[in-house]
Amino acid sequence: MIKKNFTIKACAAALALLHTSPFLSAAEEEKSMDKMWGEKESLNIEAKHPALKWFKDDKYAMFIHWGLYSEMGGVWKDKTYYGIGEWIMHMANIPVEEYKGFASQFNPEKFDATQLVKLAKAAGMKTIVITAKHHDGFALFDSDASDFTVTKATPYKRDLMKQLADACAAEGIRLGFYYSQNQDWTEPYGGEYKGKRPKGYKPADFNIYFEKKVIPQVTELLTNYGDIAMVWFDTPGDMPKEYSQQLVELVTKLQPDCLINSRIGGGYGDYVSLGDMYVPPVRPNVGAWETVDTTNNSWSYAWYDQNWKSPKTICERLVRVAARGGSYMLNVGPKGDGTIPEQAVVSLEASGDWVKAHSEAIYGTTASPFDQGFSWGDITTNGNDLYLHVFDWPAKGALRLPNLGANIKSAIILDDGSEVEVTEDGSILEVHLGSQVGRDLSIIPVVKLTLDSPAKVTNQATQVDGLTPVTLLAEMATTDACSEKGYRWMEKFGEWKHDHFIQGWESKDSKVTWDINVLEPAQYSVTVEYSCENDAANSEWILSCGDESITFITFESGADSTKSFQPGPARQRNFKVNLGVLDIPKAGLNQIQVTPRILKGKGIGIKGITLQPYR
Ligand code: JFZ
Repeated sequence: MIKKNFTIKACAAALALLHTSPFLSAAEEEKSMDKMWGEKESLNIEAKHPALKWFKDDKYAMFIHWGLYSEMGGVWKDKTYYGIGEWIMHMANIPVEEYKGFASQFNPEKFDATQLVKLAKAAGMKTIVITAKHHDGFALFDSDASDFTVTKATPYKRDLMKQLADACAAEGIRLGFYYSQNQDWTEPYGGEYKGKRPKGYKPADFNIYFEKKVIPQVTELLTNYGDIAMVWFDTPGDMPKEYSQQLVELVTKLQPDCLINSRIGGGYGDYVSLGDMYVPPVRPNVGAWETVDTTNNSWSYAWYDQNWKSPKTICERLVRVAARGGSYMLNVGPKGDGTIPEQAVVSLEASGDWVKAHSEAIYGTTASPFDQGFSWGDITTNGNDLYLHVFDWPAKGALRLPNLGANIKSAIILDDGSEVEVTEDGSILEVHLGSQVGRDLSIIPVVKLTLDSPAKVTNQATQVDGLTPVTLLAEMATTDACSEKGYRWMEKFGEWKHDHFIQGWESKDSKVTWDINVLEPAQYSVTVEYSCENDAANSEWILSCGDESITFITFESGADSTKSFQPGPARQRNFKVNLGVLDIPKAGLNQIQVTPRILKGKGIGIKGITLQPYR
């Protein structure tokens, strides 16, 4: 049996796909994509840097993608390129000289560093990390190592990073720099250069770029702008490990307190940056980590992108990440003129009001005692205090938790201190919210539960509470002669989506198991979400819980048109199908299992099984 502890997938990995060598097979491409982000190696990162204290306590940072591409806003020569805006040089195949020439149009006269820093503060964020240099090679700072900088190549001429550093220092916000160490599309010796290589070029010439640009620029960034909280490196790709090591030594020498993220490559870094936008459903087992996310879809400003996250969604994602023990870095993409899109400002300010009103439930907290979240919301912890963040008010007005191995001393609504009734029935704790209904509470009410000792959760099985629907995801399963695999694909260019599936069924004896802790023995209606390739169509399956079972047949789920960005076979769409009613007669620990009855091909990919109380 393989117990799936969370493994970091290079899930959203790899724009690399589009610029890896044309001589690689699909399997090799897959491998080089994993390598692109250096995440496999990063699994061994031991979280021991003293600065991780603030990183873990503060939880929340602002990410900023800003550069020449922001002025283009997703448009090149009257054509819109849908996808992450900062990749427009790549998407539109803009020749190096033309791209560089565009710097004459970058003139962010409306940029106000203080206003930006104040926005981060209003949002409840404690750190700002900005693209000092992205893959296009353009520097938002003055540099002796390049002429392709805001100071030398634009009409604006002033050092933007200096302004930001001063504003951060004045306002008490930490500053970090994003620096693309490997990819540099305008440097003839940089990684994934987009123009014609100089005569006699050999891959080892990367060294020229590294010595002449990376080392001097990282030195400048860590010398001329005061205390730097972190350098956020990205896309190491196949850059030899020695370079990553050299950067670690440089950063540590110049500013020993400065953190480095795992995308430096080579297995280095102080903490792990998960695949883009991934909020892990099960607590990762990787030391310190962060999720990076966007306020809309694209990292840098794109004129058409209006998929703004609501204030509540922002708060929910922050809480989910904090509840799994991580930190959250949320991106905004200023426009070329330096202003922030209005909707991002509105959402950040409104979510910030909630964060501030519930600051004790966020800052300085630790993960939930439960490795997984709940469908009604999630939990953060501080010593004997548990904070229950209620995203969805439960229909019956009560939240059910298993006994926490401690006595309850008090339960209040954090908003206003009003008392909440809690009852205990043997192994079950009920938090009664009925009397709160109709009251004017904040977007996510928080119940503060004070215990007489820290909560103890002895079994990490998924809690099936009999009140709310519960989805058993592939990531939570234990597999036997089948396996859990993360798939990734792009919708618009660079917007990675990921699904995890139980797949690769070897025989009729293969099985997948989910441990559940049933708080209410009852009937549950069962839904399965699966993808199924043509050769696995008409497979038959048995889903069981003890002696009770449901038999079902699966059908081809159809290929997705986004497959062109996906290596290997076409990505299948998912089907979500109601399977019927399952009796779970026994409270306490149970197992939900799925096994093939008649297996065709390698079988289906199961994304999840939902148990919904049947009434
Ligand atoms: C990288 C950049 O290429 C992108 O422009 C943006 O800056 C983003 C934050 O980082 O893109 C990545 C990097 C890593 C993964 C996915 C996209 N990953 O590991 O899944």
